[in-house]
Amino acid sequence: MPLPASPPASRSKDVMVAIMGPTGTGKSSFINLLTNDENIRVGHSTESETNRVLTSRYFDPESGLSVTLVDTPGFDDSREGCSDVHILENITNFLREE
Ligand SMILES: Nc1nc2c(ncn2[C@@H]2O[C@H](COP(=O)(O)OP(=O)(O)OP(=O)(O)O)[C@@H](O)[C@H]2O)c(=O)[nH]1
Ligand SMILES: [Mg+2]
Repeated sequence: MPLPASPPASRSKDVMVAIMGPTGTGKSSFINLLTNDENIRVGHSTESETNRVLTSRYFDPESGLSVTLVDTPGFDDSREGCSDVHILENITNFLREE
């Protein structure tokens, strides 16, 4: 028996994907590659770059989905006093408001 097709409703929904991980691992680069959004800045030094949560959207023609990528500050941030707990709080607060 063939597998059931995905319900059409799931295709019409927009998708949000949060990109999270340690600082300097290419989160913003990955988002930039997909969206070409100049607001998503890539780091050019040993210092952490992204310091607040930002979103960038693109349309995926293959699936017909509008995808919102969430760029987040990296864990193990180089800024003084910026703990992982602080970063996680920052991300959680953003996602809670969505
Ligand atoms: N070799 C290599 N370098 C990469 C790759 N992706 C990103 N980089 C480089 O790694 C550095 C950091 O990239 P970002 O995209 O700013 O990393 P990030 O995870 O957003 O960092 P934060 O914003 O500090 O959390 C930049 O100099 C990128 O050019 C990759 O796949 N390979
Ligand atoms: Mg970044």
